[in-house]
Amino acid sequence: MAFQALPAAAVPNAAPRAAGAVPPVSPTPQSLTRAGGDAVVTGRVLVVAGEDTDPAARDRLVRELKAHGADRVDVVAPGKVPGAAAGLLTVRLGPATRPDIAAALGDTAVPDRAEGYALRVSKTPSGGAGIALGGKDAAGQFYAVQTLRQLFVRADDDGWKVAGVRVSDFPSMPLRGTIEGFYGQPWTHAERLDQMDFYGDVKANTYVYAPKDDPYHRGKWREPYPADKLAELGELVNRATENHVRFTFAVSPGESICYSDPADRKALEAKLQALYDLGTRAFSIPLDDISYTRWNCESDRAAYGEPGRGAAARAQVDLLNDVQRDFIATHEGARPLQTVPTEYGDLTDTAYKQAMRDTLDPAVVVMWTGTDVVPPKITNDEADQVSKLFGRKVFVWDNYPVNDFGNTSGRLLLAPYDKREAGLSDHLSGIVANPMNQPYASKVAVFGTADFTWNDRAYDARKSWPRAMSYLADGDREATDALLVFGDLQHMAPTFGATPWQPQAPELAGRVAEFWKTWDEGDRAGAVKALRGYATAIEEAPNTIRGGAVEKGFTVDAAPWLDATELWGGAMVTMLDALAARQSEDKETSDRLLAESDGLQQRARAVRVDPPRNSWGKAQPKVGDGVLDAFLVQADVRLRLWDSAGGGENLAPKGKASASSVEQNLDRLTARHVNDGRMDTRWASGYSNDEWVQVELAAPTKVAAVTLAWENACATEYAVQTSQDGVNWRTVSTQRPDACGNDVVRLTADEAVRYVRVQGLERKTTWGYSLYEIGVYGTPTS
Ligand code: LTM
Repeated sequence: MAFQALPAAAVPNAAPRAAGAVPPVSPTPQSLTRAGGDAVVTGRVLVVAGEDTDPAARDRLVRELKAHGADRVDVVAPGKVPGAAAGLLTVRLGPATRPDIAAALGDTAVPDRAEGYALRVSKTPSGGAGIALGGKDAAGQFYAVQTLRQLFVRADDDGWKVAGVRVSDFPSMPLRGTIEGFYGQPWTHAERLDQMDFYGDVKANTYVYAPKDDPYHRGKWREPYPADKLAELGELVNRATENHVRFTFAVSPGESICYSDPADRKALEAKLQALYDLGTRAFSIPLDDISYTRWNCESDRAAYGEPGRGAAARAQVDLLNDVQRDFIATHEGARPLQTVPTEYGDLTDTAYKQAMRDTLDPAVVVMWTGTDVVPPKITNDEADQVSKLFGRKVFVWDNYPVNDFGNTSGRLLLAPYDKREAGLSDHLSGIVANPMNQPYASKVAVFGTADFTWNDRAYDARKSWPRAMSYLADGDREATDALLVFGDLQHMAPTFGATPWQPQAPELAGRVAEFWKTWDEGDRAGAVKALRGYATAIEEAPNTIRGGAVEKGFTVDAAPWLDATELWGGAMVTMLDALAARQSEDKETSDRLLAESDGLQQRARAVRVDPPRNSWGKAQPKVGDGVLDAFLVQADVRLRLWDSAGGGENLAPKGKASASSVEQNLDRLTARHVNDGRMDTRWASGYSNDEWVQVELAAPTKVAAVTLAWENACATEYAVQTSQDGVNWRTVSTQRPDACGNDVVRLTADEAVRYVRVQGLERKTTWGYSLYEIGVYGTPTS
């Protein structure tokens, strides 16, 4: 089943392509145009490379040519091209100023920008084809090859061609990549090596090493790395360099440093020196997540005054300026020092920020996370404001797709990188994504981040997302589609607050809404047929993903989610079959299938992420929660109330909701959201135990069941009450659910009532009660 939102041309090299169409290239180049016919990859290919050719670019070029039809690749120096080269594909790689490359590029513009490059495919006068790859610098050469590797297309004879194009390209942002800055289990050495290769592929040039739970990064910052760890870091630095990635070493002394103590300054410098000696040329001193209301030593009080925002900034600036002046400026090749200030997630001016902007060395790069730490968006206006606050363009530490905080419990975050405004490249020095504890699954969002930071103005999340999936699936169309179906079920991106910044399962939610509409309009067979195909795609996606085309690491990262998805998908298919059977008046089969679906749901709920890599520990993997499970609850209720409840229609949306209170009187949290049929809106109460929400039904009804879809701030105990007049109430059920989720409360339906109320008795959190939806099922008596 093809994913509806996936345009046919979005997947590189996999699907048949219209004649003359150019395959998509990621990150999107600044300029790519067709420039004549495709170049056939001949059995023997000449690569013209000189002393000034980047070795990593050359090696990758040879590898790609061999993978795309060249049996033999001869690498020759610029002056040594053999006379017998006519008819062979000749690829020239090196600085764009090299005379043979400049001539072959012709009028293709070479951008005067760091890491830029030009690429030209053309026919040679001798009848063969030529490709010129000219870099502004070594990284530009490497990126030219990364673009070329995406331009191979199948020829009619099943051989390979290179699309005939002209490309002028450069990154919009100077700093692009990731910061391994999460809490919980750090990535392993092997995983980091793999990430460096991945960053090279997506033209990301920065990896900041800052795992919170590496003891030598934070708690034991004074201690040198043990020899084996240092050796690993050395290997990592080399692998990064080969991929034109700047391994950026971060050490976080803020929890215990005595700023005014020369011994601590020396220890910090020794730590940086050890990494410099390994070849590291980029350094960071993050000062996030520390207290600035106390000093770690008495001498700091004497040196900087009583603890507080201004004093903390004075101490930090003193340290950072020293490192910039005495270490960075005295070490050849070292890049400007980076830091994460203690105030990193807001736009409020304070004594801290004032001291930073007035006294921090202008060379020091300052990071910022966007507002609210996990930002629902980042706009040009915000970036502009924060530049003014810190007196420089900031470097964004983007807390997506990181899943180390409470609201991400049980989640993989697979939605596309999104809601960062085009034009940010004018206001920022760069963006690095803080990824998940799961490195391979993080590639979906990091792929998008790399795409955005390379060319923010051309970025389109809906186009980039399938390309990310295709990258993970090595271009395999079926596996790409399976990843898209799976990714939709892991689409919710939470913030620290109650409202997610990306919705859960938007594709499935749209299909489910369409299903109920068609069902209620009477075309029940049509409704089942349409949704069953997608439910089957959900059930089958895990097997396809595990089938071999998708990167193995992804299947390991996602293993519990894949197991659960197969079961949830099976439960959905079976439930649809149960509805179809009931509709055909085969109650016996329907009952059997309903029980089967229940069994699959129970098994799905029993799956655990274990052992957990995340600090949230052992958890149930969430899969399309609030959408898939809500569908199953609705279908279950309709089947069970088939005869007794007017065909199982939810009567709540036709009623009128009201509540005892609304959190902070916010319009978006008022009671009307509890019966609007939407799982992305909710009612939230004031912060006390005895709050309630009720629905006044359109007509007196014998109520057979009430369904509740709770948000995280649920009730640990509540009563369902009914009333004929809205004055006198009867408690018809008291519930103590084990967890926040979807509850189905069955009632005896012995009298017709006009009102149904959910009366809170005890809250789970210190917030109020929060309900996405209430459903009321029964038989209206008039
Ligand atoms: O974001 C920053 C600067 N610091 C921490 C991160 O280490 C952590 O991963 C994220 C997400 O929980 N939040 C932070 O505040």
